[in-house]
Amino acid sequence: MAIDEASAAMVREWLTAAASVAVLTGAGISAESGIPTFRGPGGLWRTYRAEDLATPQAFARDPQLSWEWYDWRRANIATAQPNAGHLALAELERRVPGFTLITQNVDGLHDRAGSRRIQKIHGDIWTLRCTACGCEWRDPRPSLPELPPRCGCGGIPRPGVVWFGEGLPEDIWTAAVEAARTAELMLVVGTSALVYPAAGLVQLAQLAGAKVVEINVAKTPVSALVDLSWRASASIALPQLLQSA
Ligand code: BJW
Ligand code: ZN
Repeated sequence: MAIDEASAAMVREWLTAAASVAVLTGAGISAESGIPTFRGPGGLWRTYRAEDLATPQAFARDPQLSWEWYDWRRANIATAQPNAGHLALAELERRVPGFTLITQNVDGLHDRAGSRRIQKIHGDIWTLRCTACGCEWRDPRPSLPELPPRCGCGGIPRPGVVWFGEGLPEDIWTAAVEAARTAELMLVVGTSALVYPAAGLVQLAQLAGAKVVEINVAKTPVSALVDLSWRASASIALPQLLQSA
């Protein structure tokens, strides 16, 4: 699904004029890399809804089950490749000095595509944090030898992600808010805009005066609020925006 050329041209003009650009991405940008979204088809693992697993309660109840889910996702992500949407955002970062990528995704595909100015507001699936001693490390192995894994102190680590009911990493969230507040243009890509506080960044940017453009294959709660809402896939629309921008 492409975007109509007249709208694309208008957004290219906004892009050229904007001294600062913020992009908010969600699971939809990685869907075409083969990573299931949370709420769409494939949002189910075994018989569990992703939303029921992504909670501290689910981890406390059954760390083994929680780790099986994360191990399955890590293995899937490890074989996935960044798609044209991820690559286009990395290219946009090279072109726009005041660029910030705010991602809700924990998969690391933006990094692998070459993006550097990233605020990962929901953490990173490749990070582990011990629930006993608090130490944190990175483990890039797609499949962990022992589930649940163990920390050197004997405690059970958890994935370094943000679950429902938990606060977002403070410094990262502060930077994301600042980027949204100062953006002259915001792109909202592949997110259902249902999860807060992330979804609130869209309204924050708009109230602060940014033009806001949504790219999503389906309608979302912010579709009616933004300046332009495109029913388009990220891997087609984002490269299209960069053409002679
Ligand atoms: C395509 C496409 C293609 C497909 N191209 N598009 C205010 C109001 C109401 C509730 C709250 C509120 N403030 C806080 C809350 C509570 C809660 C919340 O938001 N609940 C709502 C569900 C109602 N929020 C929290 O608890 C947050 N913490 C917090 O607020 O702390 C303060 C606090 C403390 C104590 C009590 C209360 C507050 C934390 C939220 C953490 C979210 N964590 C997860 C899991 C991360 C770890 C993991 O990966 O396992 O983050 S949940 C999950 O949802 C994940 C995602 O980042 C997040 C957003 O999902 P996303 O990315 O939008 O994916 P989907 O699947 O929903 O949508 C995909 C979209 O792509 C769709 O629209 C498709 O159409 C589209 N698409 N293919 C373009 N090719
Ligand atoms: Zn430990």
